[in-house]
Amino acid sequence: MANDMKWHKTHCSRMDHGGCALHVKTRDGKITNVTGDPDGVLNRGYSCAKGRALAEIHESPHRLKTPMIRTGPRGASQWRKATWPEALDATARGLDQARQAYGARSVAFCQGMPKGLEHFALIRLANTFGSPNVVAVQDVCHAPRELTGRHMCGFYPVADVHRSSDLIVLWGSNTRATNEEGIINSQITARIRQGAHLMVIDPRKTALARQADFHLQLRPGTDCALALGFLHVIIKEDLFDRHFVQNWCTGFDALAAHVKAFDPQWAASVTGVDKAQIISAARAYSRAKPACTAWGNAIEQTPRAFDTIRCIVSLMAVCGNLDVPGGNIRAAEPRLLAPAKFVRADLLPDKRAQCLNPAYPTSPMLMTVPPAFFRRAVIEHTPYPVRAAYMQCTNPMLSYADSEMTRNALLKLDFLAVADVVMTPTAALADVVLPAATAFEFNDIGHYGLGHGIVLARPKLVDPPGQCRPDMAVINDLGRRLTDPDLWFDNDQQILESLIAPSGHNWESFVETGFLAGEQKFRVYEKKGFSTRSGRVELAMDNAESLEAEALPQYTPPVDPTDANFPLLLTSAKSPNYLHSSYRWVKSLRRREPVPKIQIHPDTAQALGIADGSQVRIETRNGAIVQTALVTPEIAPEVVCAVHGWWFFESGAHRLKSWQSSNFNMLTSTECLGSQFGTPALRAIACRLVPVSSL
Ligand SMILES: Nc1nc2c(c(=O)[nH]1)N[C@H]1C(S)=C(S)[C@@H](COP(=O)(O)OP(=O)(O)OC[C@H]3O[C@@H](n4cnc5c(=O)[nH]c(N)nc54)[C@H](O)[C@@H]3O)O[C@H]1N2
Ligand SMILES: Nc1nc2c(c(=O)[nH]1)N[C@H]1C(S)=C(S)[C@@H](COP(=O)(O)OP(=O)(O)OC[C@H]3O[C@@H](n4cnc5c(=O)[nH]c(N)nc54)[C@H](O)[C@@H]3O)O[C@H]1N2
Ligand code: SF4
Ligand SMILES: [Mo]
Repeated sequence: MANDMKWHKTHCSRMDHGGCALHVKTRDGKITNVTGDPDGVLNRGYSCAKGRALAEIHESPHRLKTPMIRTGPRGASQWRKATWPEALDATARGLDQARQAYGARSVAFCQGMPKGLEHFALIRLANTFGSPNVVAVQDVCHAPRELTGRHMCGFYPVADVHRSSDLIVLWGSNTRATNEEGIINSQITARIRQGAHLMVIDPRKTALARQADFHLQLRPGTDCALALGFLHVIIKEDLFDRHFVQNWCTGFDALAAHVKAFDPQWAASVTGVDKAQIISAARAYSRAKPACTAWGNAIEQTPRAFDTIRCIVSLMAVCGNLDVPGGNIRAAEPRLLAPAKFVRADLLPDKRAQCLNPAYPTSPMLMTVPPAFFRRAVIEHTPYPVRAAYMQCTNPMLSYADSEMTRNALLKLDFLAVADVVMTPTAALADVVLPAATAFEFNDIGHYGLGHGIVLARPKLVDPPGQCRPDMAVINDLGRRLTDPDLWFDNDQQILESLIAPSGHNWESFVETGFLAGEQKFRVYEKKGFSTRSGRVELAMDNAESLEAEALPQYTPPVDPTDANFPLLLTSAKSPNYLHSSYRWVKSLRRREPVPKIQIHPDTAQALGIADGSQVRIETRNGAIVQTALVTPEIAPEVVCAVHGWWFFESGAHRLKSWQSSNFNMLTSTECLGSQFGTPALRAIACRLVPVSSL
């Protein structure tokens, strides 16, 4: 690397869903400064503390810097340093032994939130290895909304925040903290400045809710009831787009008859939102031309996600907001190698029949296995045994529902290899731990295959520390060891070039350009119809039975209801300062948020004798953890909101125990999974609070 000071242009990665363009200063091969790029197509100069902390991550003494092989019992934190060839051989041997003894499908390839191209490289490795079991977190993240969208209108209707709207609806999506869906919150702010109104549907009075024209502070888990109430008002008051409905929808009459039962009085009683507010919000949505809806995790992290999302897409359709500028659109992707081609889906044509969840009706489009099925296969050998796993960019001990189940499953594996940037509670259970290079340390492409319409260049700026290597390079090496070497590349740069080639760019010119966007078209259906069975938006489904659903969306109460023993409704939200369980070890971020907090209304806190800043035990029917009380009127008295992803890096070798104490997923269960996507309930869980001081 250059021995001088230099500013570079790149894009943020691995800190949330956003893709801020950044200016990064390097000196003597080290990152010294990170700041927002004023020319950034998405962020126009904005950056946040997480993005700026990337310099610290590169330098951190906590990084894994050398491969390690277990020497003591699983999880006993006894390791020896290994060379890369040794660690790769051990990994290849572990995975191959399971393949030889139990078949390729006994090996799982696990990925968390996709960070860049490594996600697709991993699927390619699984396909070439012969295993249909790529395990991901899509059951609780994006598969419900993307696949339901495709069932209903043939595409995933993303919020078009690049053009002006009359109304932006943030439905269980807190873009200010999460930059969810590649939307940088500054884009929302810019639209508001241009005159867009804002509607926030969230049980918390977030900063965005405070600036909104409408804040519908509903009870967690009742979004479907609210959406049914909206549909009732809009159809009853004749506020829908009659032309679009007549020409481009099927099942409207059935939907209209169905929603008659869900009047605002009923919706108010279920959601806790004022009846008059439901009516005026529904009217505002229908009159806004156009309105766009950004819909977040909250509406999909329940087993009933399919029905809630069907209602939300129905609202977009009947109000004429689909495929119009400033509405919900099919984002046009730039021309790159298609993901299916890159992952070599052709090599595993019977993937669907072979994978762990063949019975799941929507899974043909779901490229991955929900984590609950993976763990059942390891623990109970149903539908067949899984014996070995390779994990990258994921920390299932914190991120999968029911953390005890995860621990049991990981300990039962014959072989586990984990690639990460630090020693996590998951890596601590592995046989082989591989030190991963991270942001700015290798060439990468951001947002490829994610359907946001924009793909970002993330050039390498510095060498990785120690012996860290990019995941893509590791997978390429494993591919050469475990599969036909001709299916792999001379080096990982070749992977990038092969992906970019269809755009007419090479890596260098792509980096120069910074990002590639598709040529956005609107109202494509006028020429081609919708890509559904009927060519229209399917408000009622005539194939519902095969999807184990009703023809029309139903409201079903949360699966874990409150009662006298568990009187409070627990939900969760992402911390603005961290990504899931990642980066608690980054000093500047930890200073901003030193401990995990649960939001409690002052009346509830007072009734239970809980003081602000005191320790609270949160108990559900599934488990108990401790977090610190944040007493705030931002939440309703019967609702509490805890933060997910907490473990304590500073507890060193004892971190195996520290993953339990404040980890939200100690409170969740996989007993009840949604029929369509295998989704567990991560929101709307009955709980009770006990001050730790009284225990
Ligand atoms: N209760 C509850 N559970 C949830 C959620 C929730 O809201 N509530 N949210 C869910 C959602 S939306 C998601 S997407 C999942 C996320 O699930 P995960 O992706 O498993 O989440 P993280 O905990 O961030 O784990 C990512 C790991 O990748 C490591 N890492 C970072 N960069 C790199 C890299 O370049 N290479 C490698 N090899 N490793 C890297 C980090 O150190 C970290 O340990 O969690 C889900 N779980
Ligand atoms: N800082 C940060 N950014 C992130 C992440 C992170 O961990 N940290 N994770 C990334 C990932 S992988 C994802 S998928 C996205 C997720 O992005 P978001 O969907 O925005 O994430 P959440 O904060 O989980 O949920 C959004 C809002 O839902 C509200 N909520 C809780 N329960 C309910 C409910 O029952 N109904 C409704 N309507 N609202 C409810 C919460 O109060 C919260 O404000 O964020 C990405 N960006
Ligand atoms: S908002 Fe997201 S993309 Fe932008 S700097 Fe922060 S973490 Fe990075
Ligand atoms: Mo996610």
